[in-house]
Amino acid sequence: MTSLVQKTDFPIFDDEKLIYLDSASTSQKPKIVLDTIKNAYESSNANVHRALYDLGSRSTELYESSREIISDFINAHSSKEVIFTGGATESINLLSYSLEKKIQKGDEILLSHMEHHANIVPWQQLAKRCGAQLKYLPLTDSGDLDLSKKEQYFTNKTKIVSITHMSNVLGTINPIKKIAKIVKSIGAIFIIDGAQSVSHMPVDVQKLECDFLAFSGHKMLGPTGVGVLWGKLNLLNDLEPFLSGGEMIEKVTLDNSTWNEVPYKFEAGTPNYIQAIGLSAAVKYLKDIGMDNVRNYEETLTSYALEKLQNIPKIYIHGNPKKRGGVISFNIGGVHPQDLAQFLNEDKICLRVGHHCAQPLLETLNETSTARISFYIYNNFSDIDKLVDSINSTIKYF
Ligand code: C6P
Repeated sequence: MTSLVQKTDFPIFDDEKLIYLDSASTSQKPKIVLDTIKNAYESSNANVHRALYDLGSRSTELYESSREIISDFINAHSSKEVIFTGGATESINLLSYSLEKKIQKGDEILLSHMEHHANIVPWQQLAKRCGAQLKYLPLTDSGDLDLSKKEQYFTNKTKIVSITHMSNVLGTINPIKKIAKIVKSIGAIFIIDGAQSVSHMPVDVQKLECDFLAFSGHKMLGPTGVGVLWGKLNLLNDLEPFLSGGEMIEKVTLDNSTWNEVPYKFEAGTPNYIQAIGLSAAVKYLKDIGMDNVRNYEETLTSYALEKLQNIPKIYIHGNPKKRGGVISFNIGGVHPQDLAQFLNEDKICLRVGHHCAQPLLETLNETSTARISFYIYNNFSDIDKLVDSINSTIKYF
């Protein structure tokens, strides 16, 4: 089977031997995204929302139309609900500060055992500042969220629930709509960490019924340094700003300031407008393929990989053996993940090993390190066959 897209769309694969299986970490970039960034710097670069000359208007137009394109991609009610940030980590940090006034001593913040550090540490910090308590939803043996004792976790003290849409270690896709209903019934705020989902499946914020969604551009074919925080307009209007400075204000006097309207209230200083323009090119590329096609293709690749990997001696595959996104973490008896990565590197195979910024999850799995492969639209069966051959040769060596 060939890839869903031409590998030649991606200049990095001019090296035909390269087998890139680390897209959960960051994705490769198609030429159209690289060209868009270069063109923006070469022919329309001026600071946005400030310059009255034509070049400035052009730059502002491109930046604001990128907001529209991204708003449409996630089916937001309005592009005002799309805030450009530096990435998922910054989006969650923004919330953890901007929601501070709503959290009191004794309130509870509910996370899960499968969260990335970006969706744990900011809440730990908020809990420390406010005297709130953190709770963590447990996992089942197959790596799914265990909602069987939900009454213990979703209580009238719960003020924030922040859960990943898809695990970056297990590939588990969480039942967001089901969780949204429970969260609504207790009147808490529901945040989704979409760092691993927005790039790999259709994500419609209206259908998911969440309050906020955080994601990163670099994992969805876009440039580094840009991400999104989407939020319901009434909630965003009600939040305190996170960073302060230029352009996020309405009026500044020597003693006081008032805030600009949403989304600008949350975009202090010169925004990452060129990166946002680059991200919109990535979104257009993904839309042309169709996010249903992306998800279906990755499901096929993942099933094929699970089937092939299961035949490797002494392999242990973490998580659900059948249903998951395009992420597979595993350990092989007698071969440390770090040694495996070094051997695979000799065959130009890129995969990630370690704790994947999810140490509490690794502890739950009883591991300190796993090997992880993750797919995207440019991978194919041949990449998986070469991976399996290379793993088998490594095992022989040990
Ligand atoms: N996970 C991985 O290799 P940033 O770094 O801000 O773009 O994304 C943070 C983040 C948040 N949530 C989830 C579920 C994630 O997977 C990540 C990033 C990468 O798994 C880098 S550690």
